[in-house]
Amino acid sequence: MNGHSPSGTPTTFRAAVYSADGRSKAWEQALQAHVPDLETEIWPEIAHPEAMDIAVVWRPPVGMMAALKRLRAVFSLGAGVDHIMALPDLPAQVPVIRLEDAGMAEQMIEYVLYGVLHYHRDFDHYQADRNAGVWQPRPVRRRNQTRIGVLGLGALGTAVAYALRDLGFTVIGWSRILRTLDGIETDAGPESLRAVAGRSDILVVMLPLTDSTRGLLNQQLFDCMPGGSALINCARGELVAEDDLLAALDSGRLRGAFLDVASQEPPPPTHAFWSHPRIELTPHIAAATRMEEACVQIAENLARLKSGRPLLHQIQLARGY
Ligand code: OXD
Repeated sequence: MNGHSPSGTPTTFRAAVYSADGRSKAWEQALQAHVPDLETEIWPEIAHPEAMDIAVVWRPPVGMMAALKRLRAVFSLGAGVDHIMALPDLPAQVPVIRLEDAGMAEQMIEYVLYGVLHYHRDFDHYQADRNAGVWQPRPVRRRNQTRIGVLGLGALGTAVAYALRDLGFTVIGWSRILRTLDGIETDAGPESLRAVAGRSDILVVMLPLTDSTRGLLNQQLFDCMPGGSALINCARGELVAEDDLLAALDSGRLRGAFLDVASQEPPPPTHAFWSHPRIELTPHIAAATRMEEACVQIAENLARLKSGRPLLHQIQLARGY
């Protein structure tokens, strides 16, 4: 039985755990090891779903939230919460909490850097040259000559922007609301997006998926980008109008795209992303959540929930992230 504090808050929380990538058991073990006073059960094998206090989830199925009738909080096992916000049975007003960094920033920096260097050092062109039997060195640009637009300045976008700045690239950051980053030019709001894209040789997409960002990377935006620029998307596939991207690549408007995500994962076998010569495709591996770091954040928030203190990394339901 759950004990209760005098305020009626349980002293031991019960967590319903589910991870669509098949790692529910591993998450349960990590939570048991790192989060004090937590009882766990894995969805859907939960004897009394109505007795669960919290959900700890990655891409939960529809129906899970409806069954957890006394939910006090929903924890995402990733930085993104779109997989939770899209649930029709998500109870209104229940706090939704994302992970902040949790070991992802370091990996994200590596991934973006690899993509940036791919274009900055013309590896895409050398690959094509090699296929055509061409041995032809190209001029090397200085790093500050390559302008990189970073769309989305949350924890991960900011870490990426600073890492690129530190290496000497010219970075322009863009976000919904203006953010000030040391030594980095920033801009904000829908009206400035095209101007930022227009000055980016490489556009790095680090945005959350919400109703206002879905399809934001579309033909109109690609048309604003400098001819021969490139896209790196390590956020969500649905941010990009995929047909528009393919058209921009086919026309040569964009030289290439480095994609870690797609609107359907994996893309269907006949999808052009698998074989397009100007696309580098990886299976959503840019940055994996580190279990221990995630559990430490969850433990801290459960302690806050128990003592009635404000939660960390709680998303704003109205804006969707
Ligand atoms: C996340 C992700 O949201 O890996 O953390 O996509």
